[in-house]
This record gives sequence, structure tokens and C-alpha cells, in this order.
Amino acid sequence: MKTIYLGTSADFIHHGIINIIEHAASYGEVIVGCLSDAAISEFKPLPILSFEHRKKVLENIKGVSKVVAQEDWDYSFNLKALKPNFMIHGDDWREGHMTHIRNNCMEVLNSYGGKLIEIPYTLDVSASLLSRDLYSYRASPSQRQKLLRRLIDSKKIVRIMEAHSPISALISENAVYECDDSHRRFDGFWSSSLTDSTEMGKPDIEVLDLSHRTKNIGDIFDVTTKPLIIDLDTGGIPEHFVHSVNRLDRMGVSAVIIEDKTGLKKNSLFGNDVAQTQADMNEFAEKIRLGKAAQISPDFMIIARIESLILEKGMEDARVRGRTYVKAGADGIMIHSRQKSPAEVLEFAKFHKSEFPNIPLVCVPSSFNEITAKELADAGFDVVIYANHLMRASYKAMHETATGILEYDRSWEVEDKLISIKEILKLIPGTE
Ligand code: SPV
Ligand code: MG
Repeated sequence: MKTIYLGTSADFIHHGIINIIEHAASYGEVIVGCLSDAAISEFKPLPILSFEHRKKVLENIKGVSKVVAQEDWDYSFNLKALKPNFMIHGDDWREGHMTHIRNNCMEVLNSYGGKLIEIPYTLDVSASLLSRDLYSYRASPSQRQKLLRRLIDSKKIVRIMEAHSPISALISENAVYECDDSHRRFDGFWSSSLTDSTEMGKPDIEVLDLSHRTKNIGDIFDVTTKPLIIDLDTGGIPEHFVHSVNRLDRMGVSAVIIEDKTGLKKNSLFGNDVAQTQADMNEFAEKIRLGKAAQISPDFMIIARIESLILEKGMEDARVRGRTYVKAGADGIMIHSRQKSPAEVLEFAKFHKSEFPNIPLVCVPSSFNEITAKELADAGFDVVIYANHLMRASYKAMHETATGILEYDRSWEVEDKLISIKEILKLIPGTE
């Protein structure tokens, strides 16, 4: 009996996939490669169903003989391993970003005498279009919340962008950079104490209360689907922190990050230029313990942020604190630095990953901004947060526009820096 291979994510089984399976079965035994979360995440948002559930659905479709995992977006690795007599694919991959994968598959098939079968793409159905109908499902608190852990488990690095307003969040929700080996997107949002405070014209000293912060998050959640990490400063006193955990968890926030400082908190990027006090390590660990006991959903994460390098307490202090916080139940560690060079956070990452390979490590490369996300991933980081960039971008543009109008006494000269009114009207569905 001859064999034929096809790969699919199988998040939605529609008649287009059934057509391909039926057609494939006329050539021989159908082996289906079910794409792993990691493979899908290189190009598309994570599927709604887990890998195990998608595999189970495929195994129960008439005509499917065997289901294997396809761990890469590129089918050619499985072709090399399985050497099927045929591979089947819709003819839509002859153009666009899939062409080089088609070439890779052709090369492998040719190497052992396999054959490619292409069938016309089923035009009236698209999994991507169907997935848009599931927008509201993705945006539900529990679905959104659990995405962060799944992304950390599937991606080499999770890219998080600061969102201080719904419109800034929408920009990150939709931003994409398409390259050959992946489609790069932001995976979620950072609710920053700095940019939330700045948006309100207030200093970053824990002056905004939780109601204000959660109102902003609620507004962001109204129009987006991606997971959110909140910067909760010191977390407040432990008796208050447990209530904050409860509230954030219930609204579908994925993670809270608290920093080990006490007293009047100032922004970390000041370092020791202003008076800032690091919290007692054991008291902070107790706060983490109480927070973990207070959460309801197993998906909610409490991430401990170590300020030892910011406050020049040294690497050993950072390491001891890291160990203590992990022992107290922290689901992740954020190591912060305000150096121009990433050397100290890379050194910390080496220690941390050798001791706790499964505890996610978070980086905020605001001052050491030459390092790429890929380099951070290679050094062991799991999450990178761009903590203030959209706020800084919008401030600069607004300031230049305001002073430009004063300078020229009219708006004509600054017009080319602005989004047109026509575009604004098209930007938000439902405006017209
Ligand atoms: C924030 O974005 O508010 C942060 C990161 O806490 S930093 O400003 O670098 O301290
Ligand atoms: Mg902050």
C-alpha cells in the first residue's frame, strides 16, 4: 500500500480539509501531520484547541490512517523522516510566503522519488477567515488568560508590547512583519506603571489606584484578544496584594509582575540616583506565597521582579533572591537592569536557566536596546517586554506636531506627519 502525507493545523475541520483527505485516500494510506503549537506560532496566532485535541479530531476522520506531529511549519522535515510516496497540498502555496517551503518539499520528494499532488484550493473557505468569527471566543477572559502560558511553552521568545490605551493596544494587536522563516507579531501587552502614569500626567510612584489600572485594561480588553501582563509595582502590602491578584485573575489578566522594592517606589530607570529601598527578601517571598494562595485560575502567573542590579546590590544578591522567590512559588522571574550593555542580565540568565530551566525568565531591554529578541531567546530569556515604546513614540509625534503648528502658524507643514482623517475614519470598524 502506498502512503500519502498531508499537513494541517486542524483547528477547524471544514469541507476544504475533508476534500483533501478524500482525494488523498485515493492514492493510498493517508498520514496526517498535525502541526504543533510551536510550528503554528511561527506564522499564525495559536490555535484555539490544544495539540492533543486537534490530533484526536484528525484520528477520527474517515480516510485518515495515521496522525503524526509536525513540529515545524516546513513539511519537508516530516517528508524526510517518513518518505511517503506522495504529498498532497492545495495549489495556493505556489505564490506568497509558502513558495520556499514548497521548494524545500519538492527537493526532499525528488531525492527519493516521491511525488507532489496539488489540488485546487477550496475557494469558499479559509481557516483564517473562520478564525475571525471566533474573535469573541478568543477575547473571553479565560481563553485570553491561558494564552500566555501556551505561548511561553510554544515560542522561542514571547514578544510583549506596552499598551497604555486601547488604540495603542490595537496597533500592537495588528502589527506584523513578514519574513521568510516567520511572521513576527507581538504576542501580548504590558500594562506599564510608567506609561499608565505618564498618560495621566502623573509620576510613576504607585499613585494610580487599581481601579484606574483595571479600567484601562478593561477598555483594552474590549477591542483586543491578546494576553496581558500587568506591572503592579511593589504589589502593595501583602494584605492588599491578595485582593489585587483576585481581581486581576478574574478579569483574565495573564500575569502580574511585582518588584522587590518597599516604601515610596520610584521608576527603576532612576536606579540609585533617587532614594529607593529594596524589600526584605523573605518578606517579599511571603507576599508571593500569599498571592499564589489567593489566585483562582491555575493559568494566572505571579512573576517576581528582582531589582538587585538596578540598585547595585550585585549578582550574588540577585541570584539568592531569584532562588528564594522561585521557592516561594513565583511562576517566573524578571531580572531588570539599566545598563547600556546587556552583559549583567545575560550573566544572570545563564545562572537562572542552569538552576531553573522551566521557570520563565523575563527581560525589559529599555536601556540595552541593541540586543535582539532572538539573541535574548538564545541566552535563555522566554519573554521580552518593550515597556514604554509606543508611549514615547506618540509623545514625540504629538510634541512635534504641536510646536510645528505654532511655528508655521498653520497645520499645512505638519500634515505629512499625520494619519489622514480618511484613514482615521477607516481605522476602527463601525466608525462609518
Ligand atoms: C514600567 O514600564 O513601568 C516598568 C519598567 O516598570 S521600567 O520603567 O523600566 O522600570
Ligand atoms: Mg513600572
